[in-house]
Amino acid sequence: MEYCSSNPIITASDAQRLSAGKLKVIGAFNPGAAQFNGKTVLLVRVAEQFEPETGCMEIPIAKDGGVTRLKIAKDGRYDFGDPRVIAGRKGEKYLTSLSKLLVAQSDDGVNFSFTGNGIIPQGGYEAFGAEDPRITFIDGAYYITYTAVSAMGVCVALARTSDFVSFERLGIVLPPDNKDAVLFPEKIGGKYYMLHRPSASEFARPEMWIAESEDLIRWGNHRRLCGVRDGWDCARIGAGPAPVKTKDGWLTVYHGADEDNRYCMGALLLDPQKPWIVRKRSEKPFMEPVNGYETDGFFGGAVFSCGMIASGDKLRIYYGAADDKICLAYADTDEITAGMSDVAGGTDN
Ligand code: MAN
Repeated sequence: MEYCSSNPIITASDAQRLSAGKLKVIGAFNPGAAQFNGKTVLLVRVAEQFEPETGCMEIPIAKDGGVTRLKIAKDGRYDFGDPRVIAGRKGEKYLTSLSKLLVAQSDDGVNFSFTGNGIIPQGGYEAFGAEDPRITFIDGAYYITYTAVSAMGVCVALARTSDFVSFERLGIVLPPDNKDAVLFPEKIGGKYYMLHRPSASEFARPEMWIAESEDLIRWGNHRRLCGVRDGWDCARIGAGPAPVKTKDGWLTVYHGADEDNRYCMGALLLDPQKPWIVRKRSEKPFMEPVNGYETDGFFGGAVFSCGMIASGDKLRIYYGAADDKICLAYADTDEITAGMSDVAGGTDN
């Protein structure tokens, strides 16, 4: 694997001019990626916060297409320990920032400029933001699975575009709490497939699941795909970019976090005809937060990819570093599969 020498390729300040009023961009990260009209297009998660005030924090909340603010006093009733979330004693939670998804495009895959278009949270299911988009090209259109966050929960939303100018919302396709959903680029055995990550809390851990559909809207036959295990991916795992078809199966990049919330990336190889069976899995992460731009930032120690472009066996992996900037790495599919081991007893249920 090789890091792009221009890393980070997009930072918060690159997106600041798209901000209005008193909102400050604190991060541009976790982009979805696609090739469109000879250009590389990223759908960038742009997170904004109100300027900090002494003694309180103002939470941005999307409402009726605009942004309202909710004042939360730092008087001991809320926990401000996680930079991403504010938690109240009665279980209420707020995000410290509001994310929208903005289009950036590039001729060379490295130098990007924002177009001004994108998915802007309108309120409702997206009141706390739209996050972590994955783009999959299916039957002539680009489908975007993203996380819609609100006080109603963390949901999987679906949108469609054919030009990256206008976006059609197709609604919530999986109820809360669920995230890290991504569609396969083609039907397999006559059905569409989607990876997703229910945030199970009572008995299970947050692990990867797979579902199937006839129409991309109604999903069923949910099956657990892959679990957490000891080590770097012990706390939670979730799918990254759209699986890539290789001669040996579906190469699926995923993120894994440990108990210290350190986010690394590994991969799975799913059976070509039965994608609910994991054939191989990375032993070690193929990418860990080691560079300064990955270890330091809004949420240091995180590499997190939602977007990858494959040309033959060459991969361009776009990823969020420390939840505030975008980086690029180059890898060959063989390089990633070389670090994988067979998964014994893959379930065929
Ligand atoms: C969450 C994800 C991402 C984020 C990581 C690291 O699990 O949803 O939004 O990049 O945590 O903070």
